[in-house]
Amino acid sequence: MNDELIAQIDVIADRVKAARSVVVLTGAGISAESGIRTFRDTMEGLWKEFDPATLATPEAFARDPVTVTKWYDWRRLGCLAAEPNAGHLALARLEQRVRVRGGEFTLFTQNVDRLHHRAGSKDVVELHGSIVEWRCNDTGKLIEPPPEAFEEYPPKSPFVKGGILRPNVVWFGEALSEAALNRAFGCVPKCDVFFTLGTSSQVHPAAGFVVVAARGGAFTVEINKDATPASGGVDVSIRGSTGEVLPAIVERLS
Ligand code: BV8
Repeated sequence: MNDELIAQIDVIADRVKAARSVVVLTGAGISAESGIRTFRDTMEGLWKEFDPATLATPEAFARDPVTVTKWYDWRRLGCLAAEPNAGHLALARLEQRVRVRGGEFTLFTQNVDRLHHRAGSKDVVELHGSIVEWRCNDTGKLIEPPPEAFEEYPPKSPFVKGGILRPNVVWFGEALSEAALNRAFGCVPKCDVFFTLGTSSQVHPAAGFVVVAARGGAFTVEINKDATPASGGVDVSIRGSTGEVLPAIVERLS
């Protein structure tokens, strides 16, 4: 690590030590080091092979439920086979460090892979749902299918004759859950430190959280491999990998 990065990490650690409330937003980049493909990375962006309009919208599901459920089941199995990486584990430790001294810590993720939960994070708000949960398209009832591929696509619903299952995720054009948005409105505007990690900051309303945090007076930090629309507006923007930088920050807290 170069001297500039070390100095940035020290500043961030000092701010976290003094913070009453810390909020984190993560995106696909934090799971990239677990082998889960991101959506927009120039090298291997998941969307490169697929057109989001054909796969991640309710219209696409209505038009072609076979392809959409096949793609999500393929991703689901990839997520189940993946392991949390150093970035996920560092955030679980960060939550403990903030909580143990009476601070508040909330982790919002755009990811649907459940790796934050598996890394030990306790309070995770899944803004875009979860790919390991599927729901009956008729009744809205949820199931967590076993860790093997569905036998047929679209998968049959166990709740209603002739019904089908869809992934319990938020598609483009679908509203985020009120519960998730209320959690965000509750803590983002008044947090002391806001991290935006491994996200291209292009998908709303999540991409707007960092602006709301800054307006509320938070010290804002971005850690992302590429520059993003958020980079120019945060207090510290680090071009780096979450799996390397986050553990270095947590190390300085002890
Ligand atoms: C809604 C589903 C309203 C599950 C996803 C305001 C302005 C503009 C547009 C809108 C707006 N409001 C609404 C919209 C429309 C739309 C939107 O934002 N469109 C964008 C594309 C312009 N938003 C919506 O439709 C949202 N709904 O607002 O509803 C409404 C209200 C009432 C009633 C009806 C409707 C819903 C958005 C949710 C969409 N669903 N996922 C799934 O398939 O997974 S979004 C999808 O993109 C994923 O969740 C993903 O997480 C998310 C964001 O992408 P990123 O996580 O940022 O991933 P990306 O690949 O882009 O970037 C990764 C970054 O990591 C890169 O920059 C890379 O450099 C970096 N990186 C890589 N490796 C590392 C790393 N960084 C650090 N370390 C590394 N190792």
